[in-house]
Amino acid sequence: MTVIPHWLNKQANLIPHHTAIEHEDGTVITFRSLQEKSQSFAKKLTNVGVKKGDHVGLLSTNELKLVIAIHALSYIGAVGVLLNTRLTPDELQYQVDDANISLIVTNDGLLPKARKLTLQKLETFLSVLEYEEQFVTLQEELQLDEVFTIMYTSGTTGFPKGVTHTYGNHWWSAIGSVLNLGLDKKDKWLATLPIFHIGGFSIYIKSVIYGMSVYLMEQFDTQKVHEAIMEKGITIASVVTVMVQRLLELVDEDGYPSDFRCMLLGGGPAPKPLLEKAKEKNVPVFQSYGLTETTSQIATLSATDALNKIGSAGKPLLPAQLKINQPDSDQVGEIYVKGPMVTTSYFNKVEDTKEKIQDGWLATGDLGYLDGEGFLYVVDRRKDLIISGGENIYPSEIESILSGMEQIKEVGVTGIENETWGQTPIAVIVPKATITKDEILAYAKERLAGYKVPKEIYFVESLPRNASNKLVRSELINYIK
Ligand code: S0N
Ligand code: AMP
Ligand code: MG
Ligand code: MG
Ligand code: MG
Repeated sequence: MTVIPHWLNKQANLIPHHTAIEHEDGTVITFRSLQEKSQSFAKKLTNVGVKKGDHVGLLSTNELKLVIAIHALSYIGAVGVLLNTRLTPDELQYQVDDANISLIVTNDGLLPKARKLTLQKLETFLSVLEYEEQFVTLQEELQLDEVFTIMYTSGTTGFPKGVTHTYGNHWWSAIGSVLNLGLDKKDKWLATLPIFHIGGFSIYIKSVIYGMSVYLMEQFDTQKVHEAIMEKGITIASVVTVMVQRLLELVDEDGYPSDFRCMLLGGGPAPKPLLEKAKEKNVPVFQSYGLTETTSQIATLSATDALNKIGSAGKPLLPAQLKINQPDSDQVGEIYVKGPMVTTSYFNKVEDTKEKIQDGWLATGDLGYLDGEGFLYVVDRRKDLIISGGENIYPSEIESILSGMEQIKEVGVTGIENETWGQTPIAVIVPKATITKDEILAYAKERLAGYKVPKEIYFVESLPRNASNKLVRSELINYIK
């Protein structure tokens, strides 16, 4: 078992006065101050009853207190379960129960939503701050094989699974990234992605491992992000496709300041015309491939290669291996990945874990090929997965909700191309009794996160099925034309 000194203690000791986090409102937190606030929060959480090994749900949009709470959990040795704020109370309840969460800490804005959950305990960042500090032996070492976080990812079956990340997964993910992108003393990483997904979360771990400043933006506002890149000395930013799309509208031919060296694009495919437009405008987009299970990017294309390898997600990072399983005659097959940043388990899902991870190789479900020089091209995402604005949706989640409506006999869901979001879900329905689209949408909105609510509802007489009577989702699109 490998242990390392607590990463935040290290930076607080090495570079106490260096900026750890610069908030968009002008607040600056040094590494020393981040350490003090996080340790204090850990002692207050201890008074609330949090102990080593406890699972603590974090339900919050991006803010400083969330980052402090995350580091606080690492001082206690508690596990943070990062909850997607866009989910409905029903969707959240499933994860709360599945992850054995004993306490949720939320921000004020999400308190009304959190109050709708059946929980053992609920606190807000502010209510925790009102507690006295209680003595606790703070962790001075991090055990790399211990679980630090759990993040949920949708599954083909309709129920999401909790991906566990050990300290070692986070450590190696950060190391793999920096061996590729390099590190500069003046690096300042713009963080506007939601912290509850690994793409956003990982920036704050890189910060304490590299001793690097993060520029925290509470939400994605195109104009504000553009201005920050123009004026705030940002060197790197993590984004999803829809963000690049919006930003490129604002960039003129001079591009961004020369210090801005990397726009790290992840979370899904990027259309070629968009990458070409970025190239024209001199915006250094680095296309990447990664999953929650790989604790962020596991392959990345540098801006230099982007010129001749457009559409590729690059080469696997140094500590990672990647192979194409059982390639067909076009060399296309399932993408398998292995490395110390790859999750070792889905929480409490022994069978799923065994099925997906064998000998350290994770079967991603995605299809791709490697060209003659070893560059990865992702040609199709895992079965039926819809990616809307960087959020994942499985048709089965929506189908199982809608089939709960009495007036619905059968339902099939698929994704269609959408200019804004990349893809959006639509539902094809065989009614049993009279029902309107509005009734269906109202029912869906109550139970599904907004981005999962079908953008269109089509009524048909029957659904496409194969010989064994299984729904053929890929055929749905032909049924509605
Ligand atoms: C793109 C975002 C910011 C859009 O949100 P916006 O515009 O702020 O919307 P809201 O004001 O909140 O809501 C307005 C209406 O829009 C609907 N809506 C919001 N988002 C979506 C969506 N995604 N799809 C469809 N509709 C959406 C709302 O529902 C609302 O409508 P009403 O009022 O009717 O409800 C936002 O979606 C966003 O933040 N997306 C990014 C999510 C993300 O982080 N994805 C990445 C997940 N993957 C990973 O983390 C692994 C890969 C990875 O690590 C990585 C990823 C990216 C970059 C780097 C890395 C890395 O490897 O380091
Ligand atoms: P998540 O676990 O939510 O981050 O989703 C990961 C999934 O996003 C992968 O399994 C892929 O299906 C998809 N994805 C990630 N990167 C890419 C890429 N460069 N091209 C196509 N799909 C991608
Ligand atoms: Mg996922
Ligand atoms: Mg918004
Ligand atoms: Mg929503």
